[in-house]
Amino acid sequence: MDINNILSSLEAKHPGESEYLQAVREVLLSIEEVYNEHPEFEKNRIIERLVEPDRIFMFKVPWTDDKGDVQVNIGYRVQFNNAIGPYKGGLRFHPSVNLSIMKFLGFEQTFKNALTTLPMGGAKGGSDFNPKGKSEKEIMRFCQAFMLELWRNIGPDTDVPAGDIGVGTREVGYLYGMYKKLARENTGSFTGKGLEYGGSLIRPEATGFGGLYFVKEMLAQKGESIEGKTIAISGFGNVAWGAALKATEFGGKVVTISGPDGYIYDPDGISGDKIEYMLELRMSGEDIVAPYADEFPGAKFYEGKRPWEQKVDIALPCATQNELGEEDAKILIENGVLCVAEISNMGCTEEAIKLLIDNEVLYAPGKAVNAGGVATSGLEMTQNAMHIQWTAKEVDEKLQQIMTSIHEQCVKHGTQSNGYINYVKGANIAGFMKVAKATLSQGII
Ligand code: 2IT
Repeated sequence: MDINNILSSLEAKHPGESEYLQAVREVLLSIEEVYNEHPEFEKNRIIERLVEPDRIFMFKVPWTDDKGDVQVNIGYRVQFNNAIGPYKGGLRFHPSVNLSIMKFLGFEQTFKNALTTLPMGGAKGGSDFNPKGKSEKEIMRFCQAFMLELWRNIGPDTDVPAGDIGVGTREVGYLYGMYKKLARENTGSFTGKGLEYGGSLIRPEATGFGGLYFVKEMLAQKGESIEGKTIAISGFGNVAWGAALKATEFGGKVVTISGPDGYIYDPDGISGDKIEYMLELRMSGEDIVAPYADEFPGAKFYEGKRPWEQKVDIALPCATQNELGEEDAKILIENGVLCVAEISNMGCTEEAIKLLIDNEVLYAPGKAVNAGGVATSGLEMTQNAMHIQWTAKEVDEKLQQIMTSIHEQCVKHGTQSNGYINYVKGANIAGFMKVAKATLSQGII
């Protein structure tokens, strides 16, 4: 495989799609060796076939705001790959959403879903709609307008969307409600649904919980545990919430959360009511964390800064892509960080990852660490197909088994001769091999 050739041809075909090219580059660099050991891959152009999405839907979403003015947004659904199961992945509503971000997320999702051990292909979608400051009715009308276009392209065995940034249980309710009305079926073509209409217990917590189960395994490799460790979390949404809950339960002390306005440092630890307060902040729809410092004296708000400047044992990016850069990694390393685990998708920049790995910090990428979210979506699909509901304990046990299995796959494929585990390599090779073999078996389609 000539990586440079493949990348430069992709760059020429998709100029300016920086996040997508970044995600592809990371995977290609880490699978090169294994790929070259399998001449049948090269012969069948497996890489060329896996880096391009199967298809992309891009559509106009016109809707009416509360003032009666017409608004127009762009909607996307990237059906990336269905070699191992129906397309599966979340919808993101955020003003930064563009084709490059949708494609990077769909690409990552394909390998992440392969790692979960469940039969799910990869997809992603969303819109540049900005939920900030929108009324409940505006959110509903937008979701309905979005689904009016998308519904023909999804279905329980075709493509099963879920939430991502800006899309939580409320939005899934409006989206799924409209889907059902149009498709006239109730078979669960969505995950992250409310508990009353086919949702799964533990799904809201799953991304954060799964992330901490993974971190627990990472630390255990070094004879360490989460107990007594200080932890920096970024973000203050659903993922940060689940991560803070489980980190606290494991005896860790979460000292930061963050938003687009800056970050909160709370040396007393963000636990109990403070974790619930995060959700209140989120529900306010203002997208700011500053009010936390007024609510809880002892906490300090740092405007326009990132939490990685605080000295901590464990850093958990839980917000968005490229939210931890080279400078941040440098400070974390200087401060003796033990573990950096991405619970957000592609949370670290390429330069930050290189620095962390060169310094042999325990580092793991989002497609392994945050796979518990989509894995539990897979468990929601199973429950819907069986028309039953598992208990929280049943779902949580399955989630733990899946995270342990993902960790084992990373160790198997990522352990270097000096004993250091390169989780990027491990996750990419394990995910890639599964999708590549499935693709090979099914012919040129
Ligand atoms: O990035 C992700 O894995 C998600 N947003 C969850 C996707 C899903 O289908 O549950």
